[in-house]
Amino acid sequence: MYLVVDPWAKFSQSELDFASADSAMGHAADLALGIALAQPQRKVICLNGDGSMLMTLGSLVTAVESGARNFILFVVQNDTYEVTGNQSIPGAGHLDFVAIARGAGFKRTYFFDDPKDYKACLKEVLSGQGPVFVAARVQKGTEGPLSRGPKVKESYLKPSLAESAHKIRKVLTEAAATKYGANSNLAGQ
Ligand SMILES: Cc1ncc(C[n+]2csc(CCOP(=O)(O)OP(=O)(O)O)c2C)c(N)n1
Ligand SMILES: [Mg+2]
Repeated sequence: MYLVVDPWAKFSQSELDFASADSAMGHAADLALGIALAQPQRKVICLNGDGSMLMTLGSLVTAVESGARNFILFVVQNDTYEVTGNQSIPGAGHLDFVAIARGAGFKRTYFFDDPKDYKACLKEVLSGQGPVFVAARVQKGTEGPLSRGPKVKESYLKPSLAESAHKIRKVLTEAAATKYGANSNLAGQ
């Protein structure tokens, strides 16, 4: 989900961050869940778009059913497909992602529409046992398509998506082999 990937790129120093935001849409949550299940020693944080989350709602049920205790899923709710021109998503204005997540079986869910509450609660959200579902309501913005390539300032957006995918796979595989256990954060669509 684009509106988070660009700001995240400015902060990221980690090879374990992965931006899947410039190809087929809708699979960030599935990918993150797969990594969480494959690497239970690692906490996996997925930042998903609301339009993208709607494409794979079944993943919510799978996340609970699979018992992924190390999985934290954020959905950033701007009510639009921002990157393609802010077209309204289905259910814009009344869609209740937390109700959907609870219906899927998530026991730990959070909803934020005030940055102060978000800041105060973030430590709690990120600690303890998952799976955790977070819906964060934000204002509409005007993020354009994601830029990648050697000229981009942010280090984790310099590689192509294919190179990034190979890189994170390698890091995760090596990490699993050595039991090296930093967190993995995924921002995507
Ligand atoms: C299968 C597929 N359908 C459509 C697109 C075009 N597309 C890319 S991003 C996007 C909207 C993403 O919306 P959302 O997840 O809400 O993220 P936001 O841009 O609002 O941050 C669309 C329609 C695509 N890349 N792949
Ligand atoms: Mg959106």
